[in-house]
Amino acid sequence: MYPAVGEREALASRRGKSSTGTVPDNNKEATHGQRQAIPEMHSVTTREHRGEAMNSRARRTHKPLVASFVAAVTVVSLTTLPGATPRIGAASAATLPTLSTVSRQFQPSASNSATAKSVTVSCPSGQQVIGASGFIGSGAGKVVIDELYPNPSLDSVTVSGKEADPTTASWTVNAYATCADPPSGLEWNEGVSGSSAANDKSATAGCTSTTKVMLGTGMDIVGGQGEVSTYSIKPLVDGAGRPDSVTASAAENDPLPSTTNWELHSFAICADETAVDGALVVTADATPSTLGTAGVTVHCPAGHIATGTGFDIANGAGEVNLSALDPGGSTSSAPDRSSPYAYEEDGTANVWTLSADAICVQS
Ligand SMILES: [Ca+2]
Ligand SMILES: [Ca+2]
Ligand SMILES: [Ca+2]
Repeated sequence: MYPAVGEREALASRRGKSSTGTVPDNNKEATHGQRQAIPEMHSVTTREHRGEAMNSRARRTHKPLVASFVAAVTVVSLTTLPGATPRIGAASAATLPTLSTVSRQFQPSASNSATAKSVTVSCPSGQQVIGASGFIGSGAGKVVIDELYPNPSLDSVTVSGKEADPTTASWTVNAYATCADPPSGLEWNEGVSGSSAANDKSATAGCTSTTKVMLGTGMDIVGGQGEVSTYSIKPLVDGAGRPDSVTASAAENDPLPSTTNWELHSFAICADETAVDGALVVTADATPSTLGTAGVTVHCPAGHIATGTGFDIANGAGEVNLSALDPGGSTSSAPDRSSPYAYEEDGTANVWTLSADAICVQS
């Protein structure tokens, strides 16, 4: 149900590489700056340990961060247009299977102006990740989400932010993990684009069997240096309307040198179709606009919870960046929505459209 050992080692090797001497200079500086700001992290090397090291300090700032994020979104008036018709899955049994104890765990990073930083949130003991999302706080429109990364063993989510252009703003990166008692057949699947200097790439990940459904998504940009941003994490459905795969897409928001290669990874978290009922994807479009920012929310139908999130920016020309993907819910209640928020990095005359996708199952 989990990737073969060889695959995991390959991933560990890839990810290890990105935190050692092979990273670009600006990333090394960012790491150095972050360590100065967070001295207790000096000797900590793994993602999991970093998350634990930041736990206590970060929790103290949880409520103010959420409040300021909500306030920021409210100011620009979220547009909610129910733009899609829910498609109900084929399965319908007398006794409906359901996920249990679904919650949204949250972890903010320290607030500072380090060029890049990451934060990891873990699921409660005994639970596993079914969806990955997060947001940038107070990024002044200059910080991109570099990864929404569910780890291969599905016990934590790491979210990274990188400054697209230098900013003196003090910003945070914030991780959301949607967690649940592990459903049967839970699996982590990865799709990888080629590594090249091409400035627009996609990667598709899917469930390993038609008898599985996709619950959640994730993505990771490797080597983008903050100059690459994701413009789509699109859940796809099978002939019966059940989510079974995801395509992530990313593009350069400013041109990288023609010698700089980067790649995109996408993640599909799936479980046996017998573990859930009524899996579907709902979508809502914001009003097409040339405004500098936009947000949109889609809620799952009544009687459903949201297990995963997605979004899409159409016609953004690579200049429109995701800064938030919020699933709703709380540490004691299940997510129920997908709320992406996006902004123009340097401005574009394009009329672009933000849409929100929520992966839902019956509760
Ligand atoms: Ca800075
Ligand atoms: Ca830039
Ligand atoms: Ca740009």
